[in-house]
Amino acid sequence: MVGLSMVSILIFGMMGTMTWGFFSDNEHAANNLLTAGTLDLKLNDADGVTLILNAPQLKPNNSVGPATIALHNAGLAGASALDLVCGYTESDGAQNNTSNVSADDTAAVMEVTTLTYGGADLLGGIVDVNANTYVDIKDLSQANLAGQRGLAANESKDFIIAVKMRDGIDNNFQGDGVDITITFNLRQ
Ligand SMILES: [Ca+2]
Ligand SMILES: [Ca+2]
Ligand SMILES: [Ca+2]
Repeated sequence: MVGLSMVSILIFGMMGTMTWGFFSDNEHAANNLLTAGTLDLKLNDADGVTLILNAPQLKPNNSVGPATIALHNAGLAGASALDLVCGYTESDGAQNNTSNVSADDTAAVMEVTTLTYGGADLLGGIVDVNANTYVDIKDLSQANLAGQRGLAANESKDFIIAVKMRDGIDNNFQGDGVDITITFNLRQ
């Protein structure tokens, strides 16, 4: 059985209150392909947990996080590997007479400044696909993060992420945001 949990990080643009939220999505039955054993991955040791970290405003050169998510194998069987997948969708606020920047371009100014799992750095292994000299959310969405170290039964490891909006971006980014989803999938 496969334990699947999901974290969503909401990042809005440079105006108003920014919400940095996590919420887990419990096991997705469609992915439960095996019938023996249980790999019941949980986030922060609870099902359906919602952790909201509020940052006053996300402006250029401002950061959110580092935020720590405890990944816990609540099942009886060990998991040999953990797969991570990151995606995002556009999530805009009021544009305030600025142009609407695409989700891809918005994700590209969200620099990932911390990314670790179980104390190991993941950031160094992510390719700067869009060649803008830093690792951003768009790069993260294209990275292959499958095959991370697994979790023994009842073992927990921390996943830590921090994101910074790049300095020097133009005013058109005002009101533009992305809803980032990170999916954690334990494999036997
Ligand atoms: Ca937009
Ligand atoms: Ca990049
Ligand atoms: Ca805008």
